[in-house]
Amino acid sequence: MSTIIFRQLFDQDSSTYTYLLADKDSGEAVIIDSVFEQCRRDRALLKELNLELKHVIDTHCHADHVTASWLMSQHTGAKIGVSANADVAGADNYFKHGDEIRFGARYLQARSTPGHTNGCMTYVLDDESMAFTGDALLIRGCGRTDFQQGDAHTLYKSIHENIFTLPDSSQIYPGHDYRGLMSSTVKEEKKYNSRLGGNVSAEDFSGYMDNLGLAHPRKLDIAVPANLKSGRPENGELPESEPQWAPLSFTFGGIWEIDANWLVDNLKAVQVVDVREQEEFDGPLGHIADAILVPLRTLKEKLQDLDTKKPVIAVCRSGARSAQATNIMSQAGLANVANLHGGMLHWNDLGLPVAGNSLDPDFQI
Ligand SMILES: N[C@@H](CCC(=O)N[C@@H](CS)C(=O)NCC(=O)O)C(=O)O
Ligand SMILES: [Fe+2]
Repeated sequence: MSTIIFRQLFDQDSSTYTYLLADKDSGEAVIIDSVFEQCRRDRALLKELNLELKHVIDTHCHADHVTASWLMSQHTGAKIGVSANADVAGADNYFKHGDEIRFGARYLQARSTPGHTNGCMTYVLDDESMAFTGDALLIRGCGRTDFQQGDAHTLYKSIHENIFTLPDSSQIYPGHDYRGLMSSTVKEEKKYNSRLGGNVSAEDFSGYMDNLGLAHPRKLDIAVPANLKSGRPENGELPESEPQWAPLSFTFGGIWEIDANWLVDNLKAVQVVDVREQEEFDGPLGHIADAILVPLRTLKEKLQDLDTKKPVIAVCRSGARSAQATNIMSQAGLANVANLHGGMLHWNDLGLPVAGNSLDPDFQI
């Protein structure tokens, strides 16, 4: 069986887990429970792992965050999928119990597990080694049943019939965890789940759930209407948060990077800040013409000397110190900042012009 690539991603604001699964051989991927604000991060990961997103699917219509399904599908062409019972508009695939969601040679099986909402699905990997339970089963907990068609008896039945019947060894990956716990197993939850494990009956469970006393999610009023449209904004337009001043790419490490070939053609439009030391600036790798030298250790004090009317490009030997320079500049409030990926090493590899090295006819020591 072809190997699975698996990543568990976290959104701190809503304590949501997003899961990336891919078939290693074909590079085809599926994302479960994406978060609107994390779409750029997740796209960066797909790019760095060289994966093609086939499906962006939700376990249910979320009440606490807006799904990135629509946004992700706009960027990648992935098909949006959700339960047919979720009453969500704008999806490409509406799943029924038993449907298979294929990516490369592998698939997820959709299992209907209502009770938190009517349209809750648990997605089970083909070999039953992993189950993505959304908000049906959480680690030592479960989804609330006090709004969005919630029903404790239905949830009890769903979990017992369609999750606890998986092999004991199946790993449980929940939609949220509010304590930072990441996974569990069917065996553990059958035995120790505080709300419905061990000998807890449907009546006991219902009594527990009726007295949960949770405050409503902060984003309930924004999230549900947006998610009923697969996370498509009211105006149907892409959020204007992509930088427009240059072709930049965002890394999973959180850095905006500039394309070297664009930079060489647009040097007059930007301020290049070289954050190496003087001897490197004058060394064999040379520097970019008109770059100003501000060693990283002095950058914070020298920020006011920069021409911040222009976008600032940070440069160093390999692209590492300059990445940190972009962090420092962004934290200081500079809006248009990017890193030269690979630094002067990459610049020289590309054969782009350098000043200040021994090959420069104007260079004087
Ligand atoms: N405090 C969170 C809401 C937490 C919450 O209500 N989560 C839902 C998932 S949509 C739930 O079922 N929680 C079950 C629990 O916390 O036991 C927020 O404001 O977003
Ligand atoms: Fe939920």
